Amino acid sequence: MKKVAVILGSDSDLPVVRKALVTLESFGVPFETHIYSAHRTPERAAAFAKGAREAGFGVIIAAAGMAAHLAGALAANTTLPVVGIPCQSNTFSGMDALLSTVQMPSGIPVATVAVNGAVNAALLAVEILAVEDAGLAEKLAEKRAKDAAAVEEKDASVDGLLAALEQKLNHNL
Ligand code: RP5
Repeated sequence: MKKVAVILGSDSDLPVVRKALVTLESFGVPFETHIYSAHRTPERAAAFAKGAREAGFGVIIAAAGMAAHLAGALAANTTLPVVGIPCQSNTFSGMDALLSTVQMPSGIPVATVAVNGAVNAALLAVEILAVEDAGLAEKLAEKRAKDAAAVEEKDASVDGLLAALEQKLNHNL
């Protein structure tokens, strides 16, 4: 199976990216994690992207905040699919990173997920690998069914949940 590269712009992105790593692990997908910055270590980031296909990677996930150029800078140096995670910083609620990641010029695509959308980034990477992997596709279908069952269970108990909430709110009055 091809590997997923998970690249962070800084160690400060780890709390967000951790969810992507946990998700990849749950599918048994092999991955490598690195910290390369589009601004602080641009040569290392470019060199990694240039060699990624040869190194056995099938997808690159890139997470960065603020002026988040990492996903685009990696995408500029590879034709592997790149999934961008805009990370929220203390300013602009993540809008800075979202626009920096998503607004790519024609020719260099970055598949951008929601601000801090690490789980979806990992799922998208798994879906890309599953195009050529029936076992992985089966695992994805199982997860969808499990998630749907969890919602149906909540639907079945929504009256009880509401009654418990009312009781709690009344108690706090
Ligand atoms: C970005 O700047 C990183 O991806 C991080 O989200 C943000 C701040 O980085 P640090 O100053 O915390 O290293 O490049």
